[in-house]
Amino acid sequence: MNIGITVYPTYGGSGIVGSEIGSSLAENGHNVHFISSSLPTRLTELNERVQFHEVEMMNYPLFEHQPYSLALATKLATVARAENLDLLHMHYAIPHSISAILARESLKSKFYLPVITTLHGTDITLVGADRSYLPITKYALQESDGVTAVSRFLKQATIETFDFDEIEVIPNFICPNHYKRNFDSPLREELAGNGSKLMMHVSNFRPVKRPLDCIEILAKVREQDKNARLVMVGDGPERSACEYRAEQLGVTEFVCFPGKKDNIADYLAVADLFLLPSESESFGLAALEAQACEVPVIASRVGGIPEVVTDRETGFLSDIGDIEKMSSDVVALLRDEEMREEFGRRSREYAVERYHADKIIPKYVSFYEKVLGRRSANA
Ligand code: GMT
Repeated sequence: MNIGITVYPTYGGSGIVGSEIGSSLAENGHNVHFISSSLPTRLTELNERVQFHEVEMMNYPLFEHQPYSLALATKLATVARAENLDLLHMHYAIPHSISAILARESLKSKFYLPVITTLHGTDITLVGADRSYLPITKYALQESDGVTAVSRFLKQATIETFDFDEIEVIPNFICPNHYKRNFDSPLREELAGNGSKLMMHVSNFRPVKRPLDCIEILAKVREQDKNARLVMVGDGPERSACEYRAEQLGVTEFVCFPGKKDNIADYLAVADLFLLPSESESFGLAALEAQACEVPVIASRVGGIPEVVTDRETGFLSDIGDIEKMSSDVVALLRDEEMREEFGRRSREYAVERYHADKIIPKYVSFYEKVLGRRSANA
């Protein structure tokens, strides 16, 4: 198949998932064309089966904001014709799916270009649910030729907010070879020298991730365990607030902020625990990646997280903002090496058993075939 994929190229779960789907499809003999504003972060290798097409935008003094959605629609249609695309797969409904539907309409006198939308989270729960975008998001869902969601939770949220239920749940995935514990790595020594215990957080530091809770947890945990340290990988709006709070709580020297990293797996490989105290999370890809590295997860019981983290088996879940409980769960796990090992072993076992890329990518291929089959039956 010739497949067009659009993702947000910046640091974010939907971009990672879309890029990895494309790379895996190419490894399985499909031709993949990424169409976005810049090269997606995790798309490290371009070759004859994986190509990148940049969306170019003309600027004009009259525009207060550049109309990216229109430039994307134009580029999608151009690439679709030039590369004989069989379908477009859009990650994150806003505005990608709308641009794809526009591209499909602009081409319909020549050929029909099916549009598949994968919902990732805030496109439904936050941004899409806002009244400024709700009607157009609902239109995107209804007009897409196929819709998938990354968790059962997200499907249910879409039904409730948009009264739309023709959704196939295809969960996120990991490649087990890329995610492995590696305590012999020099990075472990660098971050946790002198026998420290490492808690880790990886995110885009948006308020929805509640990164400040990680700092609060570090301070509470250190009251009982002087070996605890925290590494907060990534960058975003809440980072300086985190640095400031760490200073206020007197824990600055025990937290490190390495910034955005391409090699997230290397960081997860050296962690003892992963913290994900989010306010909303449709899936929690970072938690799955941590578990694949045998790292137990302390997280909020919210959204799709309970589908990924099994409470008391691969980590501990708490109510949003329950710093007390999260901290005592961390202390319990840090103190009890046997429990940590057992949780870690089970974390990897479940991650590989349920979310192996080899199991999930074929679900996308079958979904594409189903959509294309339905289309040719109706033509
Ligand atoms: O974080 C977001 O707001 C958007 C989105 C993204 O593009 O990073 O994240 C969502 O998609 C990820 C991949 O499917 C999920 O693992 C995240 O849980 C989800 N984020 C939220 O629901 C907040």
